[in-house]
Amino acid sequence: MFKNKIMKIKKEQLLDFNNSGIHSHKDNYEFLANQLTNKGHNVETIVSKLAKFQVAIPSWALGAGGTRFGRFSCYGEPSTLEQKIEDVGVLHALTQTAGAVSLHIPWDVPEDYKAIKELASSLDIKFDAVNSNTFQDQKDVRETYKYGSLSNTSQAVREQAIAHNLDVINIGNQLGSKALTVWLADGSCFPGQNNFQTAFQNTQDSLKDIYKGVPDDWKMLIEYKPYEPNFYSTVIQDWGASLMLANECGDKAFTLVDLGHHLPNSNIEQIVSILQLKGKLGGFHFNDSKYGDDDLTVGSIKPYALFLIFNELVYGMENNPQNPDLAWMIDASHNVKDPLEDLIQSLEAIQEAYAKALLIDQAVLKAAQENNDVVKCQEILQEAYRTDVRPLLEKARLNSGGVLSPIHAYRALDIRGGLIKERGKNTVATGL
Ligand code: LRH
Ligand code: MN
Repeated sequence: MFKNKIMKIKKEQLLDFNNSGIHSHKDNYEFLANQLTNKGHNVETIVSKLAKFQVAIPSWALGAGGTRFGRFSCYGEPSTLEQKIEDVGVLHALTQTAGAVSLHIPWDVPEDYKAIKELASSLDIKFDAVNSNTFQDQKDVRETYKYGSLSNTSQAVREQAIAHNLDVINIGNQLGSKALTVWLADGSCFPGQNNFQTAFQNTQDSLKDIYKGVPDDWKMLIEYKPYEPNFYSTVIQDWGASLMLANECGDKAFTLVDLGHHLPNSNIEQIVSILQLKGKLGGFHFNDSKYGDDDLTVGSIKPYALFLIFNELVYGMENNPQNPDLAWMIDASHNVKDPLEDLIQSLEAIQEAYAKALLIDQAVLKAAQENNDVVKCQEILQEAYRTDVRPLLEKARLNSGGVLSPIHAYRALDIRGGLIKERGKNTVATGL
């Protein structure tokens, strides 16, 4: 059993907290529910879909992030996997929408599998996709990944990277995870440095070897990214490359869309739509960005773009049975915000975009599109987007035992203060 006392938020603390806001919530909810019911919406169905919508928290984003220019701790950071699960437990207790964690290996290798699974289930946390890491050299490895991993010109390096991914599957299997996420930093910084075809073919063959180790009820999620840490070419640079690799591997391989992994002004909702049509959209890394892979709070920069993506997702979930259930995950990094407050805001923005997209009558929109009624199409989208759906999110949280306003509760309960008292000011979380 774990030496540190596990911080657990007591149900009664949350109930007390809700009492202060319950009346205005009820008024706002009834007003909105009547409006939506009069427009033909089934409000209970929307609220239950929101309550079922669980997003996995990245284990590597529970401490302060940082850049090459500096890292500013937020104190009370989780320095063990147990404390990371504990922090995800805090997020889930408040929001009731963070019922899963996505681990990154080797940053989060469990020491005691039985104990960590018991802790997670006691907090109602499941293990979502496990992430391999062949973008850093671990201290005891023979071969370096300086010039790539699965694409490397050296067979020894490729075999080491393949073996690591098979280890990650084994770790995930013991935790009950059902997906492996592969993101490669592989690429080049200068013209002429790589033979693009050799690098791509090596990656293809290496992924096929890893794919042989993917259990039948698992998915292999191939994450693409246009640049960083390589700044001239990246082997798996865009959705096309990821889709080609997934198709070559087989039915258990899919594309993973990280919202920050697109060149400026990319039409991500169109990418999402076509991947669903092809039955090859496997999941998401939600975040937001102004310039590059900024890993900012979801919905903090381009909330309308996120809404348009969820419009395509709702259409896909209603019309593309060929596409599997999606892996919903956040992938963010916190340079100036308290990580838990940042993640609470991201969870709220995801729920809000989904709720607004559920207000779009897809059949009416499709009819307007068929009639090329361009103005009506926009009116349908923007009427949904302009609806303040927050009372629906509150209702879903209340129905699941969460709080009306997670950020207020987090501060009123001084959770960060409690974590600092328990862990001190100098603990550092593994991760980015
Ligand atoms: C790469 C990435 C990938 C992770 C890493 C932590 O930018 O999005 O998903 O492995 O961040
Ligand atoms: Mn990512």
